[in-house]
Amino acid sequence: MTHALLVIDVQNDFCPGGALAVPGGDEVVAPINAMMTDFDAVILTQDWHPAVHSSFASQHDDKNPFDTTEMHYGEQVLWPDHCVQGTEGANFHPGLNTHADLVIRKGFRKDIDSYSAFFENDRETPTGLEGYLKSRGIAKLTIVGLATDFCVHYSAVDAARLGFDVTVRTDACRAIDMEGSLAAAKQAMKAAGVKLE
Ligand code: VGL
Ligand code: ZN
Repeated sequence: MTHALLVIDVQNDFCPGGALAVPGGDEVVAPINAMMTDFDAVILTQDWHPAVHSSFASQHDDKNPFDTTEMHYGEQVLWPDHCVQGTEGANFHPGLNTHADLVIRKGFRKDIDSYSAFFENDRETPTGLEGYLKSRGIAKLTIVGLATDFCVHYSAVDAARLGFDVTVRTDACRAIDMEGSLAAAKQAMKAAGVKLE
C-alpha cells in the first residue's frame, strides 16, 4: 500500500524564536528527517497567510492573541501575526529536509483560516490534497509536525474522515497546548480512528 509522510508546518514561526513558537518545535526536525526514507512519498504543508489575515488578533479591535472570536464559519482562535507569505517566519526550518514530492500551502485566503491540510476552517473548502493523494494511489498516511493540537489534529481527523489509514507519530510532533487543547485533540483523533504512536 502506498504510504506517505505528511509533514505539517515545520516553519520558523512555529519554532523557538518565532512569532507563534511551539515549545520544543525545532525538536521535531531531526526525527522527521530521519523518517523520510521510510515512505513512498513525502508531502510538506506550509502555513501561508497574507499580511492582513482574519486569524490575526492584530486585525480585530479589542482582541489579544489567543482570544477567540466568532467568524462566519464558527469559533476561531486569534493568533499573533505569523507565517506571512514570503517572510523568514514562513520559511521551513532551515534544518528540515525539503526534498519533498509536494508542498501544499494553506491559509492564503484572507477571510478564512485553514488548520487542516485538507479543508479550510469552514470544514468544506478543499485544499486539493485529497485529490492529489487519491490520484497517486496513496491510502496510508503518517502525520508529523506542528502543532499537535491544531494543524496536526485537524489534518489527521479530516484524513481519517476521508478514508485514509492514519497514524500520528506524537514523538515527531509538538503542541501549543492552550486550555486543554492537547488532551481534547488526542481525544478527537482517537474518536476519529487515528492511531497515535
Ligand atoms: C497553526 C495556529 C495557526 C498550526 C497554524 O500549524 O498548528 N496553528 N496557524
Ligand atoms: Zn496560521
